[in-house]
Amino acid sequence: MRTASEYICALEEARTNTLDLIAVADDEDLRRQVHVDFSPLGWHLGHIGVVESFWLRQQCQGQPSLSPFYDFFFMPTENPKPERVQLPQRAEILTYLHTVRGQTLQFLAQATFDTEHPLLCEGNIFSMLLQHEEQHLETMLVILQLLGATHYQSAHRAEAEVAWGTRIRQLYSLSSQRITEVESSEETAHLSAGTVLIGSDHIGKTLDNERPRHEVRVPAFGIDRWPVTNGEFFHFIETGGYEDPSWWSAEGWQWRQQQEVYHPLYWRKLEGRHWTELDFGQARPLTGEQAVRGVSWYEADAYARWAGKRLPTEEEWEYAATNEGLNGIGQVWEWTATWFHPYPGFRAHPYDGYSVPYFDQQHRVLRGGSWVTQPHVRRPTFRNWYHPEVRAIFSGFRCALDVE
Ligand code: AVJ
Ligand code: FE
Repeated sequence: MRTASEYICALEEARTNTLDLIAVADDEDLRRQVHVDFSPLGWHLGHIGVVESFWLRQQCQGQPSLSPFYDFFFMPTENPKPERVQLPQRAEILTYLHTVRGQTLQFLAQATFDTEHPLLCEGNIFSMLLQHEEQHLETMLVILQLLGATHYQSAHRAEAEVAWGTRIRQLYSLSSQRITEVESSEETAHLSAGTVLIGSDHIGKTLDNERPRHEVRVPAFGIDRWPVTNGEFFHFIETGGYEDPSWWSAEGWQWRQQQEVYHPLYWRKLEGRHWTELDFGQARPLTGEQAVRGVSWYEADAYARWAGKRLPTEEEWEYAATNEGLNGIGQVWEWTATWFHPYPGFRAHPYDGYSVPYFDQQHRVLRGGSWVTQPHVRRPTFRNWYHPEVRAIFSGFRCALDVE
């Protein structure tokens, strides 16, 4: 169990990161909807504050809302994405955030976690809010990648460098050693069949969909020690992987054709030059040894079939991650074969809307975390979920295989 002062430190650190990130974007980029699946950058900022205020001020302390307009505007269920570009001014949102945070810190200073209170026991609501902000931080980085690529595209191609790309790279990316080189994924770990424990009962550290801890029967299987690299994925492309429907699921093939996808999202090949990869709007030579990222579930599934393998189930992934010392975890989110679903005995907490709407057989589970995933959402039991066609997230995969 974390103490109140540990929560204060962690919440404030996450907030510094959020504000540093937002500071790179000009007002136009703050309110722009760069992709249908994602809100404007600045919307996330207000949303973080509204969620924090809702749970602590209204739900825990029974006080009235600070701003019914903000509640409406920054709640995903109330306000559809295209409307969210009508954002209030940056300074106003920042003031709101600051006010909410002041109240949060005051509340934390006198909070007790040793209680039966459903939100306060083990400080779980603070843990949830911390993880909430950290997850939105990653989504904001996803949006900055999208914005960067759009700016790059509309400028003079190879010469274009998005100015804030350097700043973001300093804060988060490859130069900061968060991305390490990956070795050959030829190396496979072999696990024997057995009954394994999956998930957690730790209400102060996990989210509702990771609970409860329960037994699952896994078959004997193999799982690659490393995620699939750019170099390996390049081989799939070169041997016509994107042109041959036999590697793809029916749905995946339809998606590939409709979207005219021929390579991972941020790969670019300029006339007569080597492949590059856009990173926050800056073109970098593609590194063969890095984990491939910017692929949809469909691409991951097709690659695995081409390689004579398959994607691991989320249970296999968690079991292997906690028992086998898999390498390269935390470089990219890893797609699994599993549909997001409730564990047996699941109970929604603190609200239905956090996980339940996504238990719909339309979302695939991703595990592990990417190089920009924040500290309090990095753990082997954490479950992320997205539609199978999503590739703007920092997603890659590793392969598994059946064994006799
Ligand atoms: C688990 C990352 C898919 O961003 O939609 C944020 C997390 N839930 N606010 C999302 C979440 C509510 C969620 N993901
Ligand atoms: Fe949210």
